[in-house]
Amino acid sequence: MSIIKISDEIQEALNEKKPVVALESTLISHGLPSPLNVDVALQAESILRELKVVPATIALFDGYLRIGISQAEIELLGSSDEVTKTSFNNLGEVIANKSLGATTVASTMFAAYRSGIKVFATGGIGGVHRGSDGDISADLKALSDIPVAVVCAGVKSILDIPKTLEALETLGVPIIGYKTNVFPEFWTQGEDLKLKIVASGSEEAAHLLNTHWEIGLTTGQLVAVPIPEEKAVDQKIVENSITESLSEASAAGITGNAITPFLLTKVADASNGLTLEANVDLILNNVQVAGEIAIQMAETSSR
Ligand code: PSU
Ligand code: MN
Repeated sequence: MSIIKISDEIQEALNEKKPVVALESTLISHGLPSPLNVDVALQAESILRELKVVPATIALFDGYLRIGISQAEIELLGSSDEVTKTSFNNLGEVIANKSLGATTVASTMFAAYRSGIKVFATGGIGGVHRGSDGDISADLKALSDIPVAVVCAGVKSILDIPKTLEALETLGVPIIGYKTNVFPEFWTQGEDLKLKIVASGSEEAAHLLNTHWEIGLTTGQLVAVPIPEEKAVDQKIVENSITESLSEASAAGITGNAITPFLLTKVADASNGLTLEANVDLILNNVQVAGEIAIQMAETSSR
């Protein structure tokens, strides 16, 4: 039984080794407010189409992992409050119960890999949360196990970034700084955490990604793209908004997979919407970079 349904357009592109970029759906259902969420999802697709890259937005409908969905389906994910945020721990359940589900980084990587898509663009990955409650995103397990390149703006500073980087190193996941030697911190370009691998552009990034897999390594890889400088949020505003939001989260007793969406909303409120605007900018920037990398990778594989 195949639980994966790939759209005809995407299947054709994959057969012809044309570039395809995967896009997740949790940022539509749980990451951004409506109606901005739908707008961003559609803009992401059109950025890729401009580049002649086929977009593959991934979500769960009627018991299937769908690779490539319609505008109406994107609108449903963006407006319904019955969408289940789906990671590894509940992917089977959402399929079994034929629920409406949005894929996180972890489950999108799984779906992309199973369909033959190597490049995936998102905002940021999950990681090790701050504090000692032991909340660690399954995105790290996915990066350890699944050979897909995740193009992102690093991790949100609502997480414990140094611990997240340590975990990625332990798991053997390369972090390729895209035109930077500093790990980006989502709403800001980052400053403290140095990276050892740097790609000067899409061609070098594709070469680094391909080499890791060609030598037989099988982990995922991160391409860390800083938010464009003019769009970055002031570091102090980010820190203050996070401190405020974290204490609200603990006061409200928010736990588990509800924490990330809760904090994103609170941080956006606390920063008067500045982080939200930056979130959109960085997602679209990552999509553009992922498209360019996918083009380079498709060229090497057809040579
Ligand atoms: N980054 C964002 N918005 C999001 C997410 C990340 O800017 O909505 C989502 C991604 O889908 C990521 C998930 O995989 O949050 C991580 O959730 P958790 O920490 O519960 O594993
Ligand atoms: Mn978690």
